[in-house]
Amino acid sequence: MNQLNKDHAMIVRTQQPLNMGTPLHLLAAQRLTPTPLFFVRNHAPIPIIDPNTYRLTVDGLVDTALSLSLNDLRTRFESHRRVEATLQCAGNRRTELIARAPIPDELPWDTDAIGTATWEGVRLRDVLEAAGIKDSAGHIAFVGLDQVVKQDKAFGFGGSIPLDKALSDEVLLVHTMNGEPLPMEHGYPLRVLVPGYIGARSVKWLSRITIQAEPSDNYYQAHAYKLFPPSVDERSVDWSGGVMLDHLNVNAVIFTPMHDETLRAGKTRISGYALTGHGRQLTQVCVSADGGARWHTITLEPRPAQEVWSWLFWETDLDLPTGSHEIVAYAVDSAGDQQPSEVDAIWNFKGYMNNVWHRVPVQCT
Ligand SMILES: Nc1nc2c(c(=O)[nH]1)N[C@H]1C(S)=C(S)[C@@H](COP(=O)(O)O)O[C@H]1N2
Ligand SMILES: [Mo]
Repeated sequence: MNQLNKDHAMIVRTQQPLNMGTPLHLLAAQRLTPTPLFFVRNHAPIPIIDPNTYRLTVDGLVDTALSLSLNDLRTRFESHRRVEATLQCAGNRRTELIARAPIPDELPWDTDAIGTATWEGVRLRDVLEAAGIKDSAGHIAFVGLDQVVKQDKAFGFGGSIPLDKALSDEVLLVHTMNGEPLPMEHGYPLRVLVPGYIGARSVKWLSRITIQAEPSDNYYQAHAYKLFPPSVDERSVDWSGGVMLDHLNVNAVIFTPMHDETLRAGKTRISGYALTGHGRQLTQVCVSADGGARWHTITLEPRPAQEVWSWLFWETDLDLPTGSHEIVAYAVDSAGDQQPSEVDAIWNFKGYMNNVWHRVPVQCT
């Protein structure tokens, strides 16, 4: 019972709570990540939820508080809105930040805390509108049924998103992932999906939605998942400061060649993924085979509106002579945002949002 259907190739970061990532070559194999290969990020044990007694509470700055069963969600709302979206943990690519300076007490994610799936469910907006949103509303807060224990207190993982994002078409209460019922490790029976935001806002095992004036005071909104400048560390930090993380930033990672791969000199396929936030288009991926001295630009065509929430795969062929090379890639989005070249500018003591140029050393013989 309660068997997890996860691929044996998954990189287990911690067993309890369960945290596992996807080897990069398996992410590269297909644009939609199969569920057995989809990364798992948990802060507490997976709760086992009885779908028959499950209720979703909607309260706060509402005209009428709601208590919805799974059947209510299926029958009272349009329940098969479908979005294809990449979910990325804010800690993805943390190992490259750790290489510059240690980041204790955080998971050493490589490029494995990311995946793309199709998600189906009810639009969050429809549920909020059924409750009636009062004028003073500013943020929508979520709490899960898992129980995190911190400083002798137990509480559900939570977070919030601004009202305008919550009302947008792409934000769903998800019951179906890749065409199958949401697996328990991904939030069964219901999770939030906030495309274009850090993974932490896509709260799993959703118990309660509260409409409120201010952001959530949950630990994972008010304390963790905040961005501080490179000069701040765990001794000097003032937790009331920092920026609450929301939109994903522009990012690109090289799939092939692989780190430290030995290749035959000559025409070589360079491939990878790129993504960005805000529902923007990606316009370019720039690739270098000599550490950034000369660049090859891949121009990307605009994608249909329903595809902008997911990564895209890019590829090009470059001629590599014999010797050691550093392959480098970065992406540019439609707002002109591009990735920083050096980690110093973006290093932060919690290790979030790393989008430095991706560098892959290779040897050609
Ligand atoms: N209830 C709950 N929701 C949660 C979490 C959690 O620990 N508890 N982890 C969050 C984080 S940090 C991420 S990155 C995503 C990961 O989703 P996944 O495990 O389905 O890949 O879930 C988010 N939702
Ligand atoms: Mo995360």
